Amino acid sequence: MAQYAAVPIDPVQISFDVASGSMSPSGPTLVRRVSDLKGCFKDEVAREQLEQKSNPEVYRVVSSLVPEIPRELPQSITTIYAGNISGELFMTKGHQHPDPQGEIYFGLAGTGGVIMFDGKNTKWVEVTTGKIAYIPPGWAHRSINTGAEPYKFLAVYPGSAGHDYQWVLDNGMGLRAYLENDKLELKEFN
Ligand code: M6P
Ligand code: ZN
Repeated sequence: MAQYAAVPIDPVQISFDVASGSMSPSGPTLVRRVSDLKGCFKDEVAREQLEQKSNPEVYRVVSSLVPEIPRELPQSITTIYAGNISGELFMTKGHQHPDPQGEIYFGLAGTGGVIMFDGKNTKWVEVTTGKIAYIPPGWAHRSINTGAEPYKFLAVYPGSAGHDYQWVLDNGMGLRAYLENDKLELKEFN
């Protein structure tokens, strides 16, 4: 399996292939299935049933070779497949950065967006090809595929930011994203 590069890293050109959602050279790939998203969807019973039935892949994250360590600037390509559980659209687990740092998401293919939540206020930023969503420090973020095709985006973030998943389980995300009559509906989290 591909590994993160050893530091110090030389200046490097990284190619990426949008069709396959891959980059070269690349680091590790993370695959998240329905079984990895326990507690994320409103309808936990339906999530559990889908896990037992076929446990489909919800998204994958291909990392560049740049490691997640202070002062480095890692990148990754995330592909979220199209789908929903009881109408709630396929999404990432969502996380807060333990070290409050910003991040950008650059749309590569498909249609999606980011729910951001700072513990009080919540924002939805749509992401399509060629658009950037800026995630300021202190805002938890969760990506959603709102379309019928795989949604792909490039993320760039400080290597010291980290991933706090428990924060989202404890605080929620302020909003949930549903598909209703082929339309995106954002509803209160509760
Ligand atoms: C983006 C970045 C990554 C993150 C990934 C999946 O690529 O923000 O740091 O890991 O999305 O999101 P999550 O970690 O919430 O599953
Ligand atoms: Zn992040």
